[in-house]
Amino acid sequence: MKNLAPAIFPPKGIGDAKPGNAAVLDWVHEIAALTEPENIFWCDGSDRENEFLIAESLKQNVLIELNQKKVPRCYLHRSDPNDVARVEQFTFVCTPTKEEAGPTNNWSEPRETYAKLRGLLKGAMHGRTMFVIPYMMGPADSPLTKVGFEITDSKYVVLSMRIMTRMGEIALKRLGNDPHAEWNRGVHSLLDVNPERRFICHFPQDNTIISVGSGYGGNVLLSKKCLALRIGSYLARTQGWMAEHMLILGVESPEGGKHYVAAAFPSACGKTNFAMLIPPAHFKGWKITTVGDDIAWMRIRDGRLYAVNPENGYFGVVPGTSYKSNPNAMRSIAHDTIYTNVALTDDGDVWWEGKDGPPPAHAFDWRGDDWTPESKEKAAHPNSRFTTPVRNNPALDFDIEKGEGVPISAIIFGGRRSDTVPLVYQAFDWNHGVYLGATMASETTAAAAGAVGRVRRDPMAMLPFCGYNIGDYFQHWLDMGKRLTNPPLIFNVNWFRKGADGKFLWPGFGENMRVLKWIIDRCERNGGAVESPVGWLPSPHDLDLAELDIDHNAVDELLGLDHEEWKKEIAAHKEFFDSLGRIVPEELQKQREQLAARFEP
Ligand code: OXD
Ligand code: MN
Repeated sequence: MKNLAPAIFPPKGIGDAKPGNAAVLDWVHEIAALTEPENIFWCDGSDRENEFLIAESLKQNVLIELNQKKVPRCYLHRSDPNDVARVEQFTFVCTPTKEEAGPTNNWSEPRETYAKLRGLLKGAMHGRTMFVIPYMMGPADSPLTKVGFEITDSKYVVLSMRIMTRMGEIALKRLGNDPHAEWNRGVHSLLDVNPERRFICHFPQDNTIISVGSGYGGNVLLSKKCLALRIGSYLARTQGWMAEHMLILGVESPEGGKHYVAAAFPSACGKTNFAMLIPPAHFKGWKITTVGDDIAWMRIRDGRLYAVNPENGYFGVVPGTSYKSNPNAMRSIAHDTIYTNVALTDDGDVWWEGKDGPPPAHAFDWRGDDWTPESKEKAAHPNSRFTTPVRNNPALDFDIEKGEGVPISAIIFGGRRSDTVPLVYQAFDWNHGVYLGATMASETTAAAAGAVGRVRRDPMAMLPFCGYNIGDYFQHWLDMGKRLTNPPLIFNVNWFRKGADGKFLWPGFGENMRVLKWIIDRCERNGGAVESPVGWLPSPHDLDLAELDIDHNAVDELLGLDHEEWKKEIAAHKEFFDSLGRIVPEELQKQREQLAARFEP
């Protein structure tokens, strides 16, 4: 086996931040006895530790130094070419019964799975350093905040977790020394990065995650998809809150009014771009601020939904990011960023398809091979990523650290649909909104391994992330609605509708502000709309389209409902519900029947 992560030996004062909690220490020693590392490195997330780990990573080729004048404190990481995306087929929810995991998860029996994973982990850290990362998800003083520990043999994981979470002392303090306190146990080992020995396993009842055989962020930064969504959604249901695959943004009007909106889009559908939107010139005085770009944890307070972003960084898709598509992301990733699987130019800069300016005459592609604009292969992998701290974002919301969270006025669902689904419409009420979320669909992207461009149902964008039975998850949404006296309004958007010529009808990006403005108008009860079979639709003059170069026919098409397409769509909803079996709540079946009836003459 090639030695992927040779041990490192830190000088005194680095790697010795041992936690005081006896339960954590027992667990770490149990994993060390199993994996037999050369040494244990107790992380504290300090600058000194970070500098040491970067220096060691450069020596061991885990990181490549970039041109520090062009992109200060930025580094490039190349993952194994067989390991570039989340692997849903190797991701398991290990509940005592298959029913608890439900029809949308791969299930595997906990006892057998622990035994199999223990077999794979036995001696796996021989000659390697075992890092212990304490981290916290959520603001320091939030009731929603959770503590986790990740054990890993990857320096890339340590460096990335320091960006993505609140790491070190702050987490230890929050946990305290109570051996019965709630905390998440995460174990990660690269093993030999072999797809045949790659498993991402969740044990919701034990608040435990074990991930082996991968080094790709979505599989190994256990704080994110594994804890904040899969385990998080399970905890949220049992504890009466919500863990959702949603961005959170603030909308400030020129008059100083402010609303917060949470939006669920499937992976790689522009959540980061939407969360960092810069309004077009016509919307002078309007401002968008970012609370989060991927995950929202929400709880009820005084009958309203309040959200926090549990993360501390962005792990975003790089290709297509430019000063045109997302200036705030470009500014964020100009420094202090780890790039994964982008191209490297001859002058030590990074490059990707869709970056501003002409392509370089020569570069090294994401695998490190020579690349020129004539090459057939892409220079950057389509799922190449940036890992960058939220503090780098010039549009960061002021209340990001507010423990109580920000009040959510609207929830938006959206997917990538070439046809059928209008640019925007509003649900009639909460339960109808839950139906919109439950029947959401999108054309697949490169964020997960597998075919790209196939329409798949992705309820609330949680298909790969709901850590329990999806029928119970729908019911949880309905139950939360009953407890909300002032619920957010629910909307559906589709930036991706195409005309007969196959071209996008809507310009997207900053112009999405026009749709957002209508949504805010609706929240303030002063936006116009017409009742339609699918919900409240804006008529063309309800949207502010001033100074936008768009054809009237395109707007009609964007807002239009094609009854034949919708007949097929409703049949697809039925097919999807049928495929889930008897677990779909009665209320959602009723919603489907009512939708179908509204299309009858
Ligand atoms: C992500 C994803 O990386 O959804 O955020 O895949
Ligand atoms: Mn995501």
